[in-house]
Amino acid sequence: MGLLDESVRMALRGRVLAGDVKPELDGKGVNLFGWVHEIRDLGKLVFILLRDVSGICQVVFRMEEVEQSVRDAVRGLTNESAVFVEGVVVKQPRSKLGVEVVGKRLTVLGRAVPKLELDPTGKVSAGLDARLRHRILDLRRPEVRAVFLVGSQVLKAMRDFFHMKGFVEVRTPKLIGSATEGGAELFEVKYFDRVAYLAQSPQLYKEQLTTVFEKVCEIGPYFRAEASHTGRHISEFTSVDIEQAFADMYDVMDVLEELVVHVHRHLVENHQHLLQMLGVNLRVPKRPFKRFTYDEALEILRSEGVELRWGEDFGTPHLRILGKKYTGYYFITHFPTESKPFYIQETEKDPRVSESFDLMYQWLELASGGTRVSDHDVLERKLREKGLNPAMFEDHLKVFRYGMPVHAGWGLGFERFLMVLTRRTNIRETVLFPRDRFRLTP
Ligand code: AMO
Repeated sequence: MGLLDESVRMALRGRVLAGDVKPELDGKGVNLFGWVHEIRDLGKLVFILLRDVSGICQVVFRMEEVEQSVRDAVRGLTNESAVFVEGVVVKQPRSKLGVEVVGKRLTVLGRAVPKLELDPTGKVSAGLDARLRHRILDLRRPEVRAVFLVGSQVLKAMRDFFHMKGFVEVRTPKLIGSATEGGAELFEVKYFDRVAYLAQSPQLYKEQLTTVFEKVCEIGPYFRAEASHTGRHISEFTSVDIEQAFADMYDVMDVLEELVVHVHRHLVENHQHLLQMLGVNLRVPKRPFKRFTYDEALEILRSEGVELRWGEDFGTPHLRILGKKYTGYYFITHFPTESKPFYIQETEKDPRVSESFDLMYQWLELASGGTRVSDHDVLERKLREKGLNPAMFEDHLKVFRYGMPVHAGWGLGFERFLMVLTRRTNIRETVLFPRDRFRLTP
């Protein structure tokens, strides 16, 4: 019998979720649909943990009290099979949840093979590599799934926040004609009889769109041919971007801080159960976040014995030192101009210093942004200085002749933010099907 069977369809209409099986339902008949999480066969009693989208409940089959056909179905059951259970709720003070369902009938709707490549209960531990190879089974583990339930809530909270603040959500092209963030990390694709590239960020489009909507945001996939194989780089990631007209770096740093606080508050106030599943004790961070300049960070590093020339980018070992000193969220501002992309504005006082910032969590860079160049000729000069050909940016440059306001923005790595919120140590754990230098399947 399958789901297409009329009686099963009828039963589905009266479905009760595992998470809603409570002692108050004592004596009620219920129809449960879900997956076999675990089977414990004690001979006369067979216990099944049934898992569905809402959680897990215990079903017990008293084998002497059910029909032969049900006994056969129970005995032939395999872990992870999709099933339909008809039963009666009974209060059960001895069980963990104080309630269980006495199974009367069992219908296997989708049988799972007896030997699975991965144990979704997590009792048999598996390394990250094996977990990602058999990702769909891994994702069925309640703790792993919780990462993505949190992720879904983070997306909702961010969208709510952006709308509240008057940002217009836009969708920019992911197939583009020229690089935005630098050549080396660009993926080339065949585009009819030409070459196109996968977008590395929405940078140029979001800047242009400030002349239409003033405040824009986008949450979308971007692509970087990252040669570095680390726990925080993937080749397809999600960037949360904003760009705002008539604003500078300080304005958009405030927006970023507020967003981070808003997301924390949403999770802490509404989704404690998910955080508990992840073993995360989340606190709402206090504003303003600490802010210090590149020069100040350099001083700190030098006082720790690190020899770094002014202008050099901080590497992971340097960030680890800073992260030990600064727990939680903090900003590093005013990076050397040479270390930043062409679209970042130089400070008025010293052109070697830029109006830029990174949002950090301990040693992890979460976001970067800044005040943008809004003058056509300056942008053209800066493109040249970076060894880029202004002719390749003609469509972008001309917008700077159509009344470009002073503007600023940032890009936040969604998966990195989710790593922090769910306390995962490898970015791959925050992506359903991660893509990296060596992984293109599943
Ligand atoms: P940037 O290149 O710093 O800035 O990227 C912004 C943020 O995106 C995340 N990120 C990544 N996450 C995972 N894997 C990757 N390969 C990866 N690359 C980047 C990081 C990073 O802080 N256009 C600018 C932003 C702006 O100025 O508005 C930009 O793309 O968390």
